[in-house]
Order: sequence, then C-alpha cells, then structure tokens
Amino acid sequence: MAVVLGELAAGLVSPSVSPLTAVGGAVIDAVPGVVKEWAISLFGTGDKAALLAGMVLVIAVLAALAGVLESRRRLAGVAVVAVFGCVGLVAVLTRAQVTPNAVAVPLVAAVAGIAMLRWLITRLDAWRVAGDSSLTARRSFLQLLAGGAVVAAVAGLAASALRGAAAGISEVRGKLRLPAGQTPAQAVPAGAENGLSGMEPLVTPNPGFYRIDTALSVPLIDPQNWVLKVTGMVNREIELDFAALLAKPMTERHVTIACVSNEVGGDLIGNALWLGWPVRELLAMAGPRPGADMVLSRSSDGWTASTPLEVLTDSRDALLAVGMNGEPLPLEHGFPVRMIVPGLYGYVSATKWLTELKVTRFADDVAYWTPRGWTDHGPIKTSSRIDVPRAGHSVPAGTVMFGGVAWAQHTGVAKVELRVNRGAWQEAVLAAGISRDTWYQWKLGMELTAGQHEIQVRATDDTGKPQLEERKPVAPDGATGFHTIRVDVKS
Ligand SMILES: Nc1nc2c(c(=O)[nH]1)N[C@H]1C(S)=C(S)[C@@H](COP(=O)(O)O)O[C@H]1N2
Ligand SMILES: [Mo]
Repeated sequence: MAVVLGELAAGLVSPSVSPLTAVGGAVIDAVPGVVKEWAISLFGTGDKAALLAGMVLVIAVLAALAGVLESRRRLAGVAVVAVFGCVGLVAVLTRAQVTPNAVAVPLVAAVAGIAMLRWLITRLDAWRVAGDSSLTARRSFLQLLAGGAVVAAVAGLAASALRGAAAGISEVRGKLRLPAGQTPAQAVPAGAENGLSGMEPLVTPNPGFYRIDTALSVPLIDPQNWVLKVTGMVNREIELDFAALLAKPMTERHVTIACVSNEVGGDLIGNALWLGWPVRELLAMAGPRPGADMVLSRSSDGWTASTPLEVLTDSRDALLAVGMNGEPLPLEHGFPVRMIVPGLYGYVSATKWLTELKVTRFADDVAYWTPRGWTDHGPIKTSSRIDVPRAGHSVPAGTVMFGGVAWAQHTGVAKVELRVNRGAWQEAVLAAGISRDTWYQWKLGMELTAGQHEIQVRATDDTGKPQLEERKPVAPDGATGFHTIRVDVKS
C-alpha cells in the first residue's frame, strides 16, 4: 500500500521521478555490466518488465518480514519500513530528474506504510488477546486489511491514470506535423528486398523496432518545454528550442542502428528512415574550440554518450532526429529529439530524450557505460545474419534458399558468403543497399542432401575486410564471430 501511495503521490507532485522508478533506475545504474548483459540476453527487450516483477517480489517479501517482526517486537517491523523508505529517498536523490517535491514522496509513502503496519498489528494484538473466538476482533483486523488492499488498488489505478498523462504527451505527439526533408532520403533501389518470405522488412516498422535504454519509465517531454543546450569547449553556447529546430532545413536518411549488446545473430538492430537536422550545423554555430575531440550528449534522465567530435562534424549526416519512418519519434524512441549517428553503436551515439551536447575531450569526461565495462569509442562491427530458414527448422532436400542481412555501417558491404559444414565459401547474391549506412539483404540457393547441416555466414566490407571469425562476447565493444545455424534437411 505504501509503495502504491508513493507512486500516486509522485504522479501528483513529481511525474518525472517516482520512488519505484528511482529505485529501479538506481539498480540499473548500479548492477555490474555482466549482470546487464545477462539480463538483456535472458529477457531481451522485456528486461524492464522483468526488473519490475523482481521488485514487486522483493517488496512483498519485505512487507511480510516487516509484519512478522512487528508482531513479535514493537518497532522492529517499523524499522524495516523506515529503512525501505530511506532506500527510496536515497534513490530519488540520485536521479537526474530529482525535484524538491520528489524528495517528499518516499517520506509520505514510508509514513503511510508505518501507520498501516501499526494499525494492523494493534488490531492483530487485540484479536490475539480476545482469543480466536472473538468474531468482532477478527473482523476488525480483516476489515482493516481489506481496506488497505482497496486503498492500494484505487491508488494504483489513479497512479496509472496520472501516468496516462503520458497520454497528454502522446496527444501532443499525435498532433505534431513535421516538415518535409529538404534533403530527401535516397530512394530505396529496386531489388533491395530479396523477395524471400520470412525476411524481416528492409525498413523496420516503429512498433517492431528494438528498444534498449536505462529508463524504467519513459521520459515524458513536452516539446514546448524542450531545449537543447550546447555547452563546454565552444566559442558560443547555444540554446535551441523545438520550434527553432523544426524551422531548420531537415535531412532524411535511412540509417541502420545497432546495440553493442547484440549477440551474433541477434535482433537488437533495426533500420529506419530518420528525419532531422545535421548535428554538424549546430556544432558549426557553436564553434568547437581547438583540442576538443568528443561530444558528451545527455538525456533528460541524465544518461550520457561519448561521440567523437569528428564523426559528428564529417559529411555522414549525424542527425538531431525528430522523425522516424514518417512520424514524430515514438515516446520510447526518444521523443521529441534524439541523436542518430551512422556507423556507431547506440551506447556511444544514439542519445534519446536529448537535452545537452557538451563539447569536451575524451580525457576529461566519461559517458554512462564507460565505467561499467564498455569502451568509450564504439564503431559498429561488420556482421551478418541468417534469417531464412529459421535456425532449427527442417527443410526438404534439394535446392534450399537461404536469406538474411549483412551490415558494415558507413563502409558498405561488398560481399556475403555462406559455407556448409565448414566447406568452401560460396558467394551469395547481394541485394542493392539503400546506402552504406544501412543493412543489405542477401540470398543464396544451395544444394543440400538429407541430414543435419551447419551453415555459416560472413560479410566482407567495401575495403575488403572480412567480418571477424573469432567468437567474442558483446562486452567491451561488440560481439564477433560467424552466425551459425543448424538445419535439418529431410529426404
Ligand atoms: N537517454 C538514453 N538514450 C539511449 C540509451 C539510454 O539508455 N538512454 N541507450 C542507447 C542504446 S544502448 C541504444 S542501443 C539505443 C537504442 O535505441 P532504440 O531504443 O530507439 O532502438 O539507444 C541509445 N540511447
Ligand atoms: Mo545499446
């Protein structure tokens, strides 16, 4: 009941941070990289739901513990609830979005929890003294228990309705009209899709786009209140609001972004049509000072990424993106503004809910993941994936069609090859790419006899560099190895 009242109070006075999301956020920040990797590999994009379920379980156990302790010894259970409230308070204080109001919330929750615990124990004691036969004593305890449950349920509904004020931001987003790209996207060439059934779409639809971030609740930013600050080693600090950003000449680009936690053959990668203003234009207005070599981008919830200044100022069209596949950014993909940088993993470039660009040096500043076991630079590694047929499926003997994707962002894919049971490499038919910043589809028909076969794929980039064969884990800078599947060929 205390936790739910806390969420309700937060919804009323500090929507940006609640005790539950603060504790969850602090857990996410505190767990070692290996645990994060393990969570992502086990739960994938359901990692946040899994964390919340775990927290509910821990809260239930603590509540039971507080009850048992308090019924044995006065104030022992109260102490558990008080410590629990302090944990919430400390977590709230560590959040970037903390406000004076937010600090009061865990205190209110703890006081409510302690009061409820004391009432319950008093009535339980009265029931004990009166003896099991006393129906009134028993009823009085059970009524309070049921009352608490009802309060918690109603408060929970109210809190989620307030959270639905997210709906307010959704509505603002729904009404937003984005300008057309003055520099339109490259046309998707004919034959960019290999035509095999079972392939992922060449351009990933927004609802199916992978989501990875440390935000337990999606930051809700009204574009009216959004400003981007350019700070640090610049000749002129800049503040840009949303209307000013939308008035800039926009560029549209297909870019395939990927997560450094993507395992070989994994699905933490997607290709979208992004609309935005090139970051280099904004940086040119600010005028980076000599010696600067990095831009530390920051989100409204305090997450940061370190991107080489050079990559943001060269001709690759790193964008301050406002649009994704013809719509404003979805809330969970960074509404209203995020960065999209061709060629770099998301953790060093793709800051969602963007609020600040600090021009600085790698020697002076570190980004969120750097002290957690990941490198400060993160170019995407050339890789490839087999999507058809699905691993483990059986297919009839004869010509078996294989298909998949390959990527070498900002360099381009030159060729894709497959081999059966570690035999000779056979070159696949590479479809036309949209650009070197996007993935390419490929296909290859191979004659296979009945039995189990191991199929591997590798891509070679446009400079002639083949994808690395050595199997390496995702930390510290991205997995390597060949995607390997087994197919069962039936005679
Ligand atoms: N604010 C914020 N931006 C973030 C992150 C984050 O945790 N917080 N995660 C990054 C990582 S690790 C990746 S892979 C991409 C994923 O972008 P997507 O969720 O839109 O696919 O966002 C990046 N931007
Ligand atoms: Mo990522």
